[in-house]
Amino acid sequence: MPTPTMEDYIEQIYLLIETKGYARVSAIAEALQVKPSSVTKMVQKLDRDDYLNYEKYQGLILTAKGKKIGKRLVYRHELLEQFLHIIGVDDENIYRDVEGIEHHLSWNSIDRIGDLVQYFEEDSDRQKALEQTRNKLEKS
Ligand SMILES: [Mn+2]
Repeated sequence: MPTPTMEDYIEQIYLLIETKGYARVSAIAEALQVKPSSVTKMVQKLDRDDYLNYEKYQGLILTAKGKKIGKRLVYRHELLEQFLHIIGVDDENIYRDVEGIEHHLSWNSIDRIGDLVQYFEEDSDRQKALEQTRNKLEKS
């Protein structure tokens, strides 16, 4: 099982490869707001644990195991953003809040939150009803 820090790295590497086609140490460092030397160290650890293959000066590629986990981590992040948005959390809080909670929920909870998001997406009246409850509570 990857630690929360390892999860952040795998998630960002997966995202970078998905959007740019590659993931450089400098880009990972920028995305995670850490020093390039920390990235190099972590990337070497992820290589040892078989999440990716890293060749200095040649870049890195995710292994099948790294890709599978990366995909789930990106899905989890996006799902939690959707969830917070649906329940009415202000946009400016969403990213930071997701970063704070994403590593601390079981996949069981993630899947059930997935059901709830689905429930609200299926019928926009459900979102409106929730909004009405929120407005009522805010006024009282
Ligand atoms: Mn994240």
